[in-house]
Amino acid sequence: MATKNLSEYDLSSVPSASEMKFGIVVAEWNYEVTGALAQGAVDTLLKHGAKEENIVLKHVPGSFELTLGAQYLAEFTKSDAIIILGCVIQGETRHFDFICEGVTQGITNLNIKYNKPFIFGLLTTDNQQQALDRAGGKLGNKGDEAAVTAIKMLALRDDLTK
Ligand code: RBF
Repeated sequence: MATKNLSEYDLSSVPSASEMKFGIVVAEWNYEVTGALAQGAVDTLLKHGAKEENIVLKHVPGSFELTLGAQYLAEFTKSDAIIILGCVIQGETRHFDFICEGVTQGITNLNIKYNKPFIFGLLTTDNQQQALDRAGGKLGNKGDEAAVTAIKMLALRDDLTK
């Protein structure tokens, strides 16, 4: 089965982000990849009307720190949604499994604890090429997809609370 291009979506299905506030937390490990994810996320938010002053972007050292970084953004900024971006590449040790499990469970818990969207923008790949393919390469950009997901989740909240 062909893998989906992460940057292809129905533009008309994305509501305006002009009144929404976003936090973005980015892991510095594999920065060639995560920097591109962050650029994609910011560009996509702006494309859909988000204001530059309503986007707070912060870095953490590695993906394991993403959960707490995201919690800091939820606690200490006015972000309506937090986009979490990292890249974990399979190595020789079991670090990959521990980091992926920790971040996945951490993000799940944050969604429930804060009742706001924390978007899973973590690439978990076998090698660097697979990651580059999904960070602005031939399979699009996971950062774009994460940004669209954040906007859609906030629109869902607005729809149910209006
Ligand atoms: N952080 C990532 O974001 N992606 C990785 O692929 C990654 N691989 C790691 C592999 C090893 C062996 C170690 C020790 C750390 C790795 N980290 C990675 C960093 C991790 O998320 C965290 O920042 C550090 O473990 C904190 O000391």
